[in-house]
Amino acid sequence: MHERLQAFIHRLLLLVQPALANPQIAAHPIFLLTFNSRFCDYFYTMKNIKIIAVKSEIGAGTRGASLGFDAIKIAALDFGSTFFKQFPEEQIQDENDMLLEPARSPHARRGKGVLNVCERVSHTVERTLRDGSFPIVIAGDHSSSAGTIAGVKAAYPDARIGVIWIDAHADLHSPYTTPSGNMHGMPLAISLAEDNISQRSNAPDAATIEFWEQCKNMNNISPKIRYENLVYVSVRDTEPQEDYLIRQNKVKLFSTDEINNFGIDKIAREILTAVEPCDYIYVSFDVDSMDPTISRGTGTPAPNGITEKQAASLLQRLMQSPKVCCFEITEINPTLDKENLMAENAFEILLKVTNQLLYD
Ligand SMILES: [Mn+2]
Repeated sequence: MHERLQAFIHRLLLLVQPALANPQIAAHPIFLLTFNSRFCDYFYTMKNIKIIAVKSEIGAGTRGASLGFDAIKIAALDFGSTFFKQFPEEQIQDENDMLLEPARSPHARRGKGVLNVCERVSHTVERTLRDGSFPIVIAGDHSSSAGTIAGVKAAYPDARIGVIWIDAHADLHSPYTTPSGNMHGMPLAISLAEDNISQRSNAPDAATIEFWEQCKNMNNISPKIRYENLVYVSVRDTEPQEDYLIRQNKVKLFSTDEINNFGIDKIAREILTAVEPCDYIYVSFDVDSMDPTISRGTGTPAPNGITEKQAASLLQRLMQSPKVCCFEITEINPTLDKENLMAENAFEILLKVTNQLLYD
């Protein structure tokens, strides 16, 4: 009964939310009495969502992704939303000062800093899950998701972890294959403990190889995930070495064309069927999965992406699975954007995801 009442009040809150953005209406005594923030806070915090802010951008080749979190916060304020008042928030210490020094290892640029950030993210995600909360990670560059996955695995060491990776990129490079040395192209290879030696194009030095071993062995569990439990969505900008791994390991991939042809409902069902054998599911949403015509506010845009509406409906459908235990949104770069459009889209998506998690 309590849950039904809660759902009813939530729907009511959704209805009045646009009105609350209007200061004249929001200041009306009826609204002040009924929908004051303590009332809202009570109903929103019932389900224990925790926001984890990772303002790290050392894994990217373009500057500015560390500002993604604050850009989303500004979008929320511009929409008149109290979203960021509703949930506890924890910020992960970053290593962005490393950007002032030249990167030493060409095949794992600023790797030591990335590993430090990943370990911090991992501990926070693990603790959040053990506390019975749902972590929503708002990250800078995508390299930190190696830490998110490590944290999920640390919280559930005996469980089979599924990963739904919505991204333009496969993020399957290792120091042996990376064309750029940027670690945001490597988080899945770290989690899968994938070297891809047979396709090597680089000869990393001994220190880089030792560092790479540390990444793969984060939390002394390796690998954290398996190819059979990985699903790609809209991945389209890949290198031949990654194509080789995808083919060789028969990784499930749902393309933008398939999403356009078959519709979100069918694709969402198929994605969830693909990760059905898993005990827990982590959903990682890189905003470059969306088409650059929507916004160029991300470091590595790629044509033929999904629309923001498709992203929102897909994520809403995925969040209906009780196995989803962690969500991440990443790679928003307001310095490349016009009028904070990417962050606004990301915030609207975040709001829909959160509402789905809490009330439906
Ligand atoms: Mn990515």
